[in-house]
Amino acid sequence: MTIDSMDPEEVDAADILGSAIERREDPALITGDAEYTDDIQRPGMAHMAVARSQYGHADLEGVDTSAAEEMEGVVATYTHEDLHGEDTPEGGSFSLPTGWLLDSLEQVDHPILADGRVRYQGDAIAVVVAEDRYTARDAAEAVSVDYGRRDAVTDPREALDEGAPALHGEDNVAFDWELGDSDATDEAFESASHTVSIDVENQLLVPNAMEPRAAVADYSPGSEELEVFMTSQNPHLHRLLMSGVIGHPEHKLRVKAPEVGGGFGSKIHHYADEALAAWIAKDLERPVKWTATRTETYVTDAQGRGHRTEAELAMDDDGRITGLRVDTKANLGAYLSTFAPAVPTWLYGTLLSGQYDIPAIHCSVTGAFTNVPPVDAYRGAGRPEASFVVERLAHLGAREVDMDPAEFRRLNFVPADEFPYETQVAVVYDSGDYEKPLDKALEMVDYDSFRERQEQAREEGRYLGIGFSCYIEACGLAPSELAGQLGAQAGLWESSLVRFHPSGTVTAFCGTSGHGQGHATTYAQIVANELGIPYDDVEVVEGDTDEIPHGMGTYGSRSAAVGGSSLVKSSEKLVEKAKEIAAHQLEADPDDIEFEAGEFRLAGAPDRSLGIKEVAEQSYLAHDMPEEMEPGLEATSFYDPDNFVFPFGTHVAVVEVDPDSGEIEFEQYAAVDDVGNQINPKIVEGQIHGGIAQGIGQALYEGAEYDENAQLLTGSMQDYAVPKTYHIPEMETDSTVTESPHNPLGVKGVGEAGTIAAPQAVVNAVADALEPFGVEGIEMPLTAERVWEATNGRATTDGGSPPGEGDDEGGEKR
Ligand code: MCN
Repeated sequence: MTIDSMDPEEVDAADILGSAIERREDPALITGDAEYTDDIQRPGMAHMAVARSQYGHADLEGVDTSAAEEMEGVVATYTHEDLHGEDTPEGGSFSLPTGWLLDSLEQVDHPILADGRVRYQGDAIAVVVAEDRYTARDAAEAVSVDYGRRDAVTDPREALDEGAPALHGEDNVAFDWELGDSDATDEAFESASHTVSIDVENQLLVPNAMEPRAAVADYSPGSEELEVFMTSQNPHLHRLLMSGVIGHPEHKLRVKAPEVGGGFGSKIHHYADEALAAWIAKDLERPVKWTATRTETYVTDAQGRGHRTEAELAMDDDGRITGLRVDTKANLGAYLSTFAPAVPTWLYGTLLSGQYDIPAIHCSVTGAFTNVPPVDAYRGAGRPEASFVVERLAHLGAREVDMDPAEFRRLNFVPADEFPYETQVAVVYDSGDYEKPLDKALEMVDYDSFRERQEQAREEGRYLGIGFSCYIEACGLAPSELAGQLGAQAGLWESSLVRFHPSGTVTAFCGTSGHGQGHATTYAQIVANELGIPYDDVEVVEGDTDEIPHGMGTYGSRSAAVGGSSLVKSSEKLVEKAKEIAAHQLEADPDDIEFEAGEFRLAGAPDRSLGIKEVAEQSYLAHDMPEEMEPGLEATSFYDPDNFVFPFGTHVAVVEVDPDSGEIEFEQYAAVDDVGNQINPKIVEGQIHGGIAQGIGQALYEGAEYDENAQLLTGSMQDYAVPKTYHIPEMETDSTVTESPHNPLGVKGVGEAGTIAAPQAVVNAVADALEPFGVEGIEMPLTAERVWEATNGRATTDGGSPPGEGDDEGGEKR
């Protein structure tokens, strides 16, 4: 089903919420009118470039910036000593903090310029500032560094082995964390009739936002105001963190996110470069610009995933799941990035029950330091890893008990009448009806006839496969009290301000910070609906710490559920005040006033009414206000939800695999997602499409590969296979709607769902296709070479049949 977008003028005001109206942000983006950080110019602006480590792990035996300083056009150079010398103003830590703590966490220093040792290729060593960006880059190349090479390690399992090169202390253990009941899980395995296991990698990924990270900093010595434009998903959080890192007071620091060209999580975190640009602008009293090259984004942006996991599933005779045991070694990279400790723990372990009623679960995770860039949230952040483990095991479990994979899942689903459902891994699912998306998806792929087609194809030497992914995920991490108990060093509420102008138009300010998700459209839909005014009369503002009351930003698919709900709350407060003004002017009791479709009416006397726009005008004229009421019409809220929301769905991939060449072709990709009520079905569809493309990218193409010296081998778009449009199949999407009871809109998040759902649908489909070869699974990315190797090159072009079961031990083959 493809949704057509609608012109907002053709939509009835009463239907504005829930309509697929076209994205209002697109004309500026498409015509090049949008302003990104790198477009910003300031008179007298200097340019910054960073001299970075060539090696994955080394001591700095000498850093010499003299050749750079002598180059014409170079303004200044900085090394670690310049930030910590006698002349450096006090107050800044010049180290990057971690925003999520765990009991066993080993906190390590993360200096913004390396202090005698570099721990990943790309670690910042020195900074050069010059009159233009080309001179700055040339001068950064001219910084001479003597390295004392050290052994490096990039794999989390190897990093935890005894004798592995240690990055910080004696070993590389960043934390040990567990969740669930190990005794109950042991018992489940002891009494199990069947078990299956996997030993899988969830590979490291490079986020690859279209716009590289960038910052422009401008300092006014007179007012001591420091203004920083940056590619940020969360300007208020960046302001807070940066304030501590560079020692500039929060109230004199303004962080603005202009148009941001995607982030996928990578622009949540606080990095060295933006802090350096800000501090240097202040130090030099000159505007400073820094824009990463694509190569820099490959070696410095926080990467995602990086798990090595052993997991087992226990089942009884009937195919019911009785236990799940998971042990994961998680790659954290060289330093702890802003939210790194949360991703492989609370955002992972808590999702391991999937859509299933599993009576005993135990999960242990060890976080490991390695010589790769810091690893943190990347689209999905923990939930794709969990969903992958659960759905790969479901695929193998069904095979083990000789059940149809769809029916195996159905048998084990949490029944629709059991919500709210408390899992064995510390969360309560808000609402769900898991059979509905499964049934729709089965219909979309005509599952009834598939097995017959598959059989026939096999007889012709063609290998079709179908793969299921019945995923669940969690968005809108909340409430703040709970987040605090789990280790968050921030609240996870959202703030907004809705302001009527005297002429009757409205500006809605929200502390989320969209960077491609269409908030300007969907937030305007929410506010127009709440206030009963035309959609075009609402303007949305995000991404500026001076304009917006406060904010926690956009990540974790939280904006609709938490930011959108905050806008509802602000609108409700505003309507309350407007109602009192209307009652006063209508000479009635506020309790007798009804509000509907932008009109305040006296109950029982429909001719006595006032439009909300007239009330707004009256509130600013303030000639006739209720006693002691302040003039003006605006309201602010800080909304802290009761709980997470849990979107879910079923994705099904149908593929044909050529065992001779290892090529995989999609025959069909069907996705049925339930994200609660949809504010804008077109935007929801777009988010699902983008998410699936990224999930397919992980399944088939992408992977950050390092050599034994921790050099990134896939350090450019030539080598790192971001999928092209022709790699992505036609996606058939549909949805079911199960409202969340945890927010006033009844919405769940959608921004990451596709990425969380897709990888295991594809891997399961390929495994299904290659079942005659005894293949149980193949490590991602499923390159042609790996697929070919998994079938051991035992091709069937000679007309022979594939080897029978038992010739091959299966397992995840690399
Ligand atoms: N929406 C809706 N109905 C719902 C849920 C959401 O209409 N039931 C709309 C929202 O109003 C919003 C969009 O869908 O316009 C996404 O909403 P939501 O799921 O709340 O996600 P966020 O806005 O918080 O976006 C974050 C999410 C994440 S975590 C990543 S990563 C991601 C993603 O969004 N990165 C993206 N989508 C991206 N899209 C683009 N273009 N670029 C990125 O970097």
